[in-house]
Amino acid sequence: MDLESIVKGILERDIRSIAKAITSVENNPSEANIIIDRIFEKTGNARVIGITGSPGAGKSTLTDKIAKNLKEKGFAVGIVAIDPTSPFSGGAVLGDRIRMNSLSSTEGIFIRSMATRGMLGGLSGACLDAIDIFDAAGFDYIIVETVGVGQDEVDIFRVSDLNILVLVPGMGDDVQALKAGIMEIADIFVINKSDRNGVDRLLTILNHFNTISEKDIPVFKTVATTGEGVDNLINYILYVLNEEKRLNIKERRQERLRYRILRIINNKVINMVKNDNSDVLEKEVESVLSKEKTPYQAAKSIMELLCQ
Ligand SMILES: Nc1nc2c(ncn2[C@@H]2O[C@H](COP(=O)(O)OP(=O)(O)O)[C@@H](O)[C@H]2O)c(=O)[nH]1
Ligand SMILES: [Mg+2]
Repeated sequence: MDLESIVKGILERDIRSIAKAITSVENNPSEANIIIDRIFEKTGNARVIGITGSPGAGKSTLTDKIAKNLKEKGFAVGIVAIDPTSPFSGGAVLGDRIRMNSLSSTEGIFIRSMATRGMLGGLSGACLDAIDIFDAAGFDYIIVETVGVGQDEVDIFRVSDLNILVLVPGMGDDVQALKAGIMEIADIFVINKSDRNGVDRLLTILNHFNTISEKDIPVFKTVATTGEGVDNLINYILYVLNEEKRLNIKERRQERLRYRILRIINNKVINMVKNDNSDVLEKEVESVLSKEKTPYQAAKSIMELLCQ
């Protein structure tokens, strides 16, 4: 399939083209560049929902329920599931794949797994490209599921239009262990597995967090496996996503672009150095090894050479 037909297919929401395009942005930065340049004009309509939380919190189960519910309401939903526990060989964890595969064939819902390691352009770059692909294909909602442990993932969470943090009872101490800052950027707290003991204790912790940080982040209780509480959550999600000002959606999108452009520059510079035929990197490595230069001086020399 050539890039031209992939681009055409994306705009017609052809599942095979979308899948191929995402594979391209994962593996081939120059193809990513061509695809995004061609489709970007059609982006900007989808809403991006980030769902994060510890492994096993029920994110995939909840995502599955939310996606099905949105589909019943007539919306098309794209899901990007990012899992860092995946092996180097790429491809996300099998469990998620199998469980969420029921969705991949359902019309109106498309799920794509991405691994966090071994990706050429970096996870967040490929993820942001994947979001554009879904967006240009006319998906109304794009859900990005991340574990929220790596900086890359926190960055993705940070640039969504709406951020949902999934917590579970009995993880009082784990709340403190969450990546610093992730509580601060949540728009919604979900206490999933609320069929278990310890809901009140977690509620107290979250209320305390709201008090000390002078915030009023709403808390929803769900049982993702049965769907209990999911309707309430979705109603709120739909309501708040319409309140552009309240979520500062414009500022969030500016932030997303700022971050993304910097990522692209970052990757381009690194690729320029790696692809440079004059072995500039090797030469500088030698000069640092022999103490002729420091690593900082070597980097400066390379930058000067490349930016001539
Ligand atoms: N008891 C209970 N189990 C749940 C609930 N939500 C998810 N689970 C189970 O928790 C396990 C992990 O769920 P999963 O969605 O894969 O979590 P993820 O790692 O956060 O994506 C699975 O066995 C689910 O069936 C819930 O609300 N209550
Ligand atoms: Mg999962």
